[in-house]
Amino acid sequence: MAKTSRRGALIVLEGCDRSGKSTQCSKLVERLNNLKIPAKKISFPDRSTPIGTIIDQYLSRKIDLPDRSVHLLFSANRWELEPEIHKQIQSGVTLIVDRYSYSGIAFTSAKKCVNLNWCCAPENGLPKPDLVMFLKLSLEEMMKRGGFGEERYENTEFQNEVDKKFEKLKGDNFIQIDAAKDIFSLNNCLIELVLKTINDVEDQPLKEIDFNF
Ligand code: Z5A
Ligand code: MG
Repeated sequence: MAKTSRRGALIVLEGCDRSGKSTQCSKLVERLNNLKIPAKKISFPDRSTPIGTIIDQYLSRKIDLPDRSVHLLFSANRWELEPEIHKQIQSGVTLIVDRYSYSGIAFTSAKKCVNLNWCCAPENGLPKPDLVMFLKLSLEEMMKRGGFGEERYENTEFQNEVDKKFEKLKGDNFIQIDAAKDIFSLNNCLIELVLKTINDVEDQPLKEIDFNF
């Protein structure tokens, strides 16, 4: 019998700063929609919500907040969208997500005053991505790209620490991709992985994040 309800895939782009995550997320959604595959982009932080407004002020250094408190805000910003993520995926829409829990944990735990376990706890229970494409770029390449250095966290020493934390978070749903390619070549590489994942998971239940260190 023909299948009637196929779920969409939950696909996350993570990786180093300026590795091209936002650029690639937009291009992936555009290509999927051109192929008549329903797809939408979500970005974290989502700076448009009330919680996101506080995060934006923090990142642009307009306000200071204690490290644990800002970590919980980043997490709450994901939980605000959790019902919508489920709704979209179950209705067959593939979500291409620009940063997710992995950034949340890597950035806060890189501050050293907060341990990894503590950072993971508020993320557990969120929808687990079917695929995380981790865009890897060297620090030298990163600094050549536009805008680096304007917001909080944008310095090479801290980015190095973040990179080490990301290493600890790479699980069974991760694929690392060399991001030092031109935009078009990189997109061709990513779309193949996205199309395969959409096909592979359409009958599978969406799992939950369960970090356990
Ligand atoms: N953060 C956190 O602490 N906790 C959390 O839970 C979350 C985030 C979710 C803001 O995030 C900060 O929040 C971030 C992590 C922290 N801190 N830092 N650092 P954001 O996602 O809003 O950050 P962003 O401003 O979008 O920067 P980004 O994500 O690092 O950049 P990107 O999206 O990877 O790159 P891009 O914007 O697509 O491209 C950057 C530039 O490179 C741009 O000029 C492009 O035209 C160019 N580009 C893109 N691709 C290429 C290629 N292939 N070749 C050459 N040039 C390229
Ligand atoms: Mg971005």
